Amino acid sequence: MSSKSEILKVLEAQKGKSVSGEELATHVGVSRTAIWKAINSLKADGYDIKAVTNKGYMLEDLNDILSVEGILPFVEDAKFIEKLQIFDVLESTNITAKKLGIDGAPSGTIIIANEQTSGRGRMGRKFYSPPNTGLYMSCMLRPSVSADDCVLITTATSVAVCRAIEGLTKRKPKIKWVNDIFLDGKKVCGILTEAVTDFESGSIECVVVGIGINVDTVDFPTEIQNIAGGIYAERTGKISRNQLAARVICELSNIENMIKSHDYIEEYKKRSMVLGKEVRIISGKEEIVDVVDIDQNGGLVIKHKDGEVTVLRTGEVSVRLTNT
Ligand code: BT5
Repeated sequence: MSSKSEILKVLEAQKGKSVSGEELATHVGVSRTAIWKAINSLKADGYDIKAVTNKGYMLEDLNDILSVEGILPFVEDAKFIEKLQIFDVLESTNITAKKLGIDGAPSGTIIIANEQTSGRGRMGRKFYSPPNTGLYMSCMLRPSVSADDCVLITTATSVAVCRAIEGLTKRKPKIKWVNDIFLDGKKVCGILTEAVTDFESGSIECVVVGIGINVDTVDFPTEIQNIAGGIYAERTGKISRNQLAARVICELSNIENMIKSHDYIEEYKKRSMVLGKEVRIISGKEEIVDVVDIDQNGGLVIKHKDGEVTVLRTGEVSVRLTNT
């Protein structure tokens, strides 16, 4: 780790508090002049660091630049972020994670971007991903589960993200089958799971689960203004994107066990905003149905108006509440 990175680690861990130049110099093992240079370099990177006379340096509380050093103070175990890479701008974190997966990166590789220029939703849709306000991340897995179980990754991730949001905000997010997370009736997160299949064997080489969370995004494009929302309408300063990223990463670290045991399905059902409701399903044609259950494989059990009961699997289908 470079001394600049070591200094950032200390400042992030003590955010909002002053750390003396002497303390930094001793901790990092470099001269006070080297500290001063590194601080200037961090400032040039956009870090809002105040030099307080006789007290030292302080990273402002509202500073929210995504970094490994900023995430580190909030993870229970540093091993969770060994395979983490953070970028300022990417086309799509899913695309980068897939490329890394194909190139042989280890399972659990996580890619985060501050901004996406071509954030993707399902079925060719776009995911609005402006800089500095959202958390866009992808986790590449080589799950030791069957191809059928891969569909459970989306539902398990939804629960993991809900737990992370609720753990930090004490607000209770709801899930709209299969991949949308809502708070106060607004979509605050979308999840996109994509598999890379081996062309010759047809087996799954890796799975990439992408998570887009509007943290304090407020200015949405007109077409999604009524649908989309942020977790915080305004920055509280208490919970940063780094903190949220850490929490999501910790929750995701358990995902393979969640998928194997299916034990999170009960929680998924409790958090569901469509269970027991009449919904409009759209997959080519539209149909009004009743949602009667969510099965152990994350499938949506629906009752058609003629009384027939069928199960929708994760796929090319959208579900809308009939009163929206
Ligand atoms: C999704 O698709 O919601 C999945 C979004 C996954 C985004 C993450 S970000 C990290 C990773 N990298 C990527 O490139 N993607 C993943 P879907 O259910 O198809 O919903 C897309 C629809 O949600 C759009 O057609 C809009 O109506 C709406 N939408 C677009 N941007 C949004 C936003 N920022 N917040 C809420 N809704 C949005």
